[in-house]
Amino acid sequence: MKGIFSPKHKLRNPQSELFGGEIVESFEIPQRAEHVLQEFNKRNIGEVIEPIDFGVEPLLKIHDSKYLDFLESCHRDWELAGNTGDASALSWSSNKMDNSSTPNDINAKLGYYCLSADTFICKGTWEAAKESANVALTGANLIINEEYSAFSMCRPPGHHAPRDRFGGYCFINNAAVAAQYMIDNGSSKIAILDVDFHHCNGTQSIFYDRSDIMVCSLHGNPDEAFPYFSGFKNETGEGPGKGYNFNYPMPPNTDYFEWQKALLSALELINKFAPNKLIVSLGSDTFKNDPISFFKLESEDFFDYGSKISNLKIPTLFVMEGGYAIDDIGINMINVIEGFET
Ligand code: OKP
Ligand code: ZN
Repeated sequence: MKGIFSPKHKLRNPQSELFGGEIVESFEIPQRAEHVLQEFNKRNIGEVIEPIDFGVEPLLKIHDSKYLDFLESCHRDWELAGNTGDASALSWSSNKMDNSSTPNDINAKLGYYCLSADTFICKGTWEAAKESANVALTGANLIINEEYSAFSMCRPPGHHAPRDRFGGYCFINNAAVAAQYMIDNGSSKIAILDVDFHHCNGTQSIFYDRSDIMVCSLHGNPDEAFPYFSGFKNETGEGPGKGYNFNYPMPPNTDYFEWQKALLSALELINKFAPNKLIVSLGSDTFKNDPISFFKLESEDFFDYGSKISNLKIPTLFVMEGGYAIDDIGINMINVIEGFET
């Protein structure tokens, strides 16, 4: 399997994040992608290529253009306003009467486009986020051109970003952009399987009313895990998308014995849907030692579920999302990839 990787991910290097009432070192750090690349190479999974630049057009199919303008200009405007640290949202609309739909001030924009205060915007954020989408698009392009599988080592992640919000370390929804690109290039049906610990609120909301892109997500119960406001079982799609969205929320300490039951159920739904292509939003934060998550998967479990996914026999693009146990992120991610290949 080919890998897609860009050194430009390093431009996303926030000084800190807001966590537990403290300013701490960010969990979503550059070493994440470097460790994954190292392990990919160490195990000789395949050739690693750099992404092609797809420009802004495929991003505009998924995201609001004013939102993309905001991402591009945010840090510059923040500095022009006299700030020295990373850009962070501090003010939110107080109620629905607020006339906030076309914010001008950088602080107003930050509040308008921000979904969670954990994510600060540093100087290189837009460049890195754009490149992360190119990494996903280059993978999608390989699959369109008859490669059976590919691993887009995206950083920053994307699955929390809806049409016009950033947060949960995400800016551009890489998996959604890749799925739409596949649809625009001849696929009629795509399935997205999100195995990151966190619910893919962004991906879900983008495709919620569509029947050509099915979304299945396994995650920590939103009653007690980020992103809190979505990911419940009863969210099954709307309008023509009714019956094409499936959530598997699971409680603290869920181990592989329970988790794989949800996976097998999701795989059965995907099999019935019979998509042309599969996109796996791959997060390794289901691992037992993840510092911000509460599932209990062991490293060998990642290998096992990779092989279960391969039983679908559908061309598959893996798009990297979260995973913060830095010492094991390479092993866990590449276990999925190797499990898929064997
Ligand atoms: C991104 B991805 C809750 C803090 C939430 C954000 C987590 C973002 C995860 N106490 N922090 O899905 O791995
Ligand atoms: Zn996650």
